[in-house]
Amino acid sequence: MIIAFYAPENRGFGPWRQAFLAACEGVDLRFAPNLGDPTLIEAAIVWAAPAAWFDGLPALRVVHSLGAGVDHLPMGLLRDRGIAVLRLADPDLTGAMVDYCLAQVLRLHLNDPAYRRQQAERLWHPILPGVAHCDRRVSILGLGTLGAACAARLAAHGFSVSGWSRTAKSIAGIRCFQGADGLVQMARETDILICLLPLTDETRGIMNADLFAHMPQGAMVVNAARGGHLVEDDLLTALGTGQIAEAILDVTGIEPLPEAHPFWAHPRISLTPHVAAITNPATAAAIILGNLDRFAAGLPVAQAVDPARGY
Ligand code: NDP
Ligand code: OXD
Repeated sequence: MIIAFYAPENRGFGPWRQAFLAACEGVDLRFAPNLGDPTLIEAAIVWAAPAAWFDGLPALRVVHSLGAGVDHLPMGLLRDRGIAVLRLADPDLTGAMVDYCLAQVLRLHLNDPAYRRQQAERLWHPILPGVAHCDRRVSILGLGTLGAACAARLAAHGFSVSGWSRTAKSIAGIRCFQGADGLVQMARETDILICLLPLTDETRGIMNADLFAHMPQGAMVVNAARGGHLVEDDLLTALGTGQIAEAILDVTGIEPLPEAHPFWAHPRISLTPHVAAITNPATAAAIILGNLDRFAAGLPVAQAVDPARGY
């Protein structure tokens, strides 16, 4: 199979070229825009290609996302053309997300955002009494590859962990919820809410005023999934009333976040620039080529996206 590679310049082609060659010397991988005869391309490895780019590849059979999410792909167009979509599950990426979520939960648990504000005002004021790990209820939206790994790590750290998914789950040490009622139930018992959902028609805007209203006053949120999961005005209102006390956002509706956006200067919002878990070419290249090999051989690929579900 001849494979096309497309990623915006800022993702850096160099490391990818090297990593793919190291993973498989014989692979015929062509970096956009130098694709040769585009009618020969049957597979594509992609991050954020414009929809029109796919129109130029009439023989395309499979697209592999360069990341875990596939919301950057024109899913409707690919589905209508019968093109399969595969996504990335890489232990290196999962480890990075586990680190990020543990670090942010610990920051919130230890009142670090409040101490940073105090430092700016030269205030020496211990926030007492502390909360025991087992009394801090951390809930995760999404119990997939990333959500389940983060839940396990946070539970191992001693936090009281819950998780929410579309289908029912039973995971040792984690309270599992599903469905609309399950979401409300979980929200009521949540001090720190982490979003690790895929962005689909069903999950867009899920972190909204309604959900915040079900959470205890002063709850905190971490969005490490997609900006589209959060209704930004609802967050600003909830921070204003104190319903939500702190927000840590790795992702925003528009990225990069526009200079005039109110999130930049908000005292109760901590931002990171979509870096919670960055795909590592050195580990991902072999996984991606392995998935494409299995697809070409007609074998099932665990990370195939269900076109109806959109993830
Ligand atoms: P998975 O597909 O493995 O897991 C998705 C989880 O979300 C599943 O548990 C699924 O439920 C649940 N889910 C999906 N739709 C719904 C719904 N409507 N209601 C309830 N639960 C739902 O994805 P990953 O864990 O690999 O990745 C999750 C997301 O993380 C990615 O899509 C991406 O957006 C984001 N991400 C962000 C990164 C960053 O740097 N900020 C890096 C990497 C990923 P079920 O198990 O029942 O199917
Ligand atoms: C991903 C991401 O989806 O980096 O992998 O956001």
